Amino acid sequence: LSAFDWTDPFRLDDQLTEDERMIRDSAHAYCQEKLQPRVLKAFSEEYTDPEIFREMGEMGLLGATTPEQYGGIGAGYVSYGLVAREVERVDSGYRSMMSVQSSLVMYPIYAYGSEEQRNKYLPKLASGEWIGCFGLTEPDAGSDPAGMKTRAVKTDSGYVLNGAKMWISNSPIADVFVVWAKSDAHGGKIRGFVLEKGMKGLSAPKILNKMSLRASITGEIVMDNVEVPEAALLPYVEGLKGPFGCLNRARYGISWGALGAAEFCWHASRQYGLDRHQFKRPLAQTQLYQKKLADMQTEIALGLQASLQVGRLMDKAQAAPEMISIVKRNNCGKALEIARMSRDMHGGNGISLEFGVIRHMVNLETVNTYEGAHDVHALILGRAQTGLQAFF
Ligand code: TGC
Ligand code: FAD
Repeated sequence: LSAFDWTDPFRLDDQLTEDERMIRDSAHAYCQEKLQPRVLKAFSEEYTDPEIFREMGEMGLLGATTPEQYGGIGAGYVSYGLVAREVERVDSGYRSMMSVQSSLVMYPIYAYGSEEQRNKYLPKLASGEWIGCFGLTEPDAGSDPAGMKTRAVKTDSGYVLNGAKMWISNSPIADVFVVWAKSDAHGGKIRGFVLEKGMKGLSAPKILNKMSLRASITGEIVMDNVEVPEAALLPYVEGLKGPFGCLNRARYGISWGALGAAEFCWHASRQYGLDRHQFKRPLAQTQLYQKKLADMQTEIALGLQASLQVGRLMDKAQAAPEMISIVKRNNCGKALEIARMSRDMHGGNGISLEFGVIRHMVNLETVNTYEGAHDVHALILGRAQTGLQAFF
């Protein structure tokens, strides 16, 4: 038997290819050197630095799975997950910025777009010159996107869009808007449209006073008679499977990302327990503290193995959406529990932003809710095993 590495209990590192390790290590270096030093200020001042998109683009972290021909690096889904884990080790908001651009904007343009749309948008999104957002959720349609009210009405030269999207990551600073609407010309089916900043009637006001994900800007998308040409329609998908195809990828990335945040909290708790003495010994020398560290290590190690397996299947086009629901739901739920536990283990210091754990804790409240709330994924899994849908 070989020695035990407490940081990598199941030797995840050995299960990666050399290319995957290289991508992970360069993402880790960028995140620790460039993102970690600015996150406290960004979070406390609720400020999103658009320059981060440019930096991530330069590092090849945007749309990593997109073929090189369109500006990506043609990496696999395991690499994409490893990047998400490194970015979210710093902050869930930064990972949000990256995953929306990659999975929710670049992916649909690549998978459902025309060659003209791919060539026009993907290279500039990959470099971070353009920022993208994805509008599915509405004020009255969150978990139930089929209830959306946004409409596209056919005109001679294209479509007119009316409606409002709510809780949209990146929207106030976005150049490119992938928006989903029910289209009268397609029998009321949901279709995707690519809108651009500056179109008449299109606005994206910022949502203020968020207590979570404060380093990632969130807004609305308001469409008041926005006229778009025919070329704005994503031609190759129809129905809810369009947005869900994107969500599959983003949810999978989040399953890795949430564990990056959890790892930060776990490592911080361990170090805090070694450094802090009470009752004449380190906190880490108490049974209760060690049990908590063991629980954190176990859940993170198990979750990473599960995400790795789903990623391997995605790379072989053999992953089912329900597998993604398992890892998105479980890893987010466990990460949130770990962050809450870590906050407690830091005592009074745990409520200070200086220690990072309460920031991760409040961020993970969002991560547990968006891209399918924890209970909504339970219903997807319940339906898959009983054949009975319990949504309504
Ligand atoms: P349902 O009847 O189940 O399905 C309708 C059609 O969609 C297809 N489908 C899928 N296709 C691909 N992948 C999936 N995962 C799919 N799930 C469903 C399905 O086959 C069917 O196709 P067709 O051809 O037969 O029409 O739809 P439903 O209306 O009953 O859906 C229920 C439910 C709960 C599963 C679904 O609506 C859901 O997942 N709700 C959660 C909504 C959500 O995740 N919103 C995310 C918004 S984006 C976001 O949060 C970004 S934050 C990112 C960040 O900042 O990082
Ligand atoms: P609701 O659907 O109203 O759910 C409220 C509660 O009810 C939840 O606990 C849920 O689990 C529960 N619930 C719902 N239905 C059922 C049911 N049938 N049975 C039992 N319980 C149920 N959306 C985008 O389109 N693009 C984005 O970029 C984006 N970014 C976001 C960024 C942030 C910071 C946040 C907070 C959200 C973002 N969202 C985005 C929206 C997000 O996807 C939704 O908030 C999420 O899908 C939940 O929808 P809702 O908020 O309307 O909650």
